Amino acid sequence: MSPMRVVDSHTEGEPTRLVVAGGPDLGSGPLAERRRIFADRHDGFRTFALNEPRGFDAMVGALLCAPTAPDCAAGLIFFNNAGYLGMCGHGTIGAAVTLAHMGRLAPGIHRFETPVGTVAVELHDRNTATVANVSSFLHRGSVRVAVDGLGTVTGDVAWGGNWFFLTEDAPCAIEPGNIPALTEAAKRVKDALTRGGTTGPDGAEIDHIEFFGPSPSGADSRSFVLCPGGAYDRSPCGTGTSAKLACLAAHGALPPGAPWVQESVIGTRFTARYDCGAGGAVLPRITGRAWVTAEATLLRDRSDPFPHGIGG
Ligand code: PYC
Repeated sequence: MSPMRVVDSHTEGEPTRLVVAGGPDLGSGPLAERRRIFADRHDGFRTFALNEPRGFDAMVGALLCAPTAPDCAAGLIFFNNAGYLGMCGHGTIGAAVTLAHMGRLAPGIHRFETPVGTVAVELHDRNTATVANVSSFLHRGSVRVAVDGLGTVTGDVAWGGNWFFLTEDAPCAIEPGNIPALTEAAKRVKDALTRGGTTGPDGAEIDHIEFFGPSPSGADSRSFVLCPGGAYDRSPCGTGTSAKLACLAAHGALPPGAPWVQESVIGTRFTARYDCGAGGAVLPRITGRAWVTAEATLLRDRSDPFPHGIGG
């Protein structure tokens, strides 16, 4: 494996590591096929880039790829400490701001291919971008699950580019001091969903859990999002906010075009809106800010006992 060039950023607190050179050769097929090849044959690149000691559990990776469509600026394949993501809202904002930092993207509207569809990004200035995400929808409303230690938890199953279970039944206030308790509770909810066979269509795993509660600082809502690898999202989660918009729209609780300010557990914010899509789905637009934090070359020495990162 040759040295890997990465540029790190954070979007409203949540880190993204954009792999700009030295990633795996995945061919030139559709992004979903390239993600499959990445997972099946080159997973060591993922763990090398994100696992300790080079990365950490909250970091999301984005492999910069050549797009298949000439009208797209790039392709992006997102991954984390547990595997591969469909879309990633904070990661797309981070990638757009990073590409602008590298002189590869000017303010304006650009399209990116992802394994779950093409998204558009409007880069407003060097730190602020709006993602027009993939079509998002409520799959099942008011699902009741029996959760160890929590009793019955009721929530919605929705798609926002990843699969989410969204519930107002948080076990405690959504604030930084409660992150360990929220993490433990969200893991239990996820286990209960798995045990009970609650999935997306075609058996898709519900791998993100989202608790909602009131915002102490005037946002429309505050959330805690547990990501598949056990880390919590420091940002309000772009795909999670998209799933939330789909639920709000389905419940008649937010009209098209109206702003929804979603706050993360650490108090950072995305502003979201939706347009109506086909068949009751919504087309979300998520605005947030990102900052570049590092440019680095990741190295591996022959004698390194952790060539694929710890656990890789
Ligand atoms: O912003 O969509 C998102 C996201 C997914 C996982 C972490 N962040």
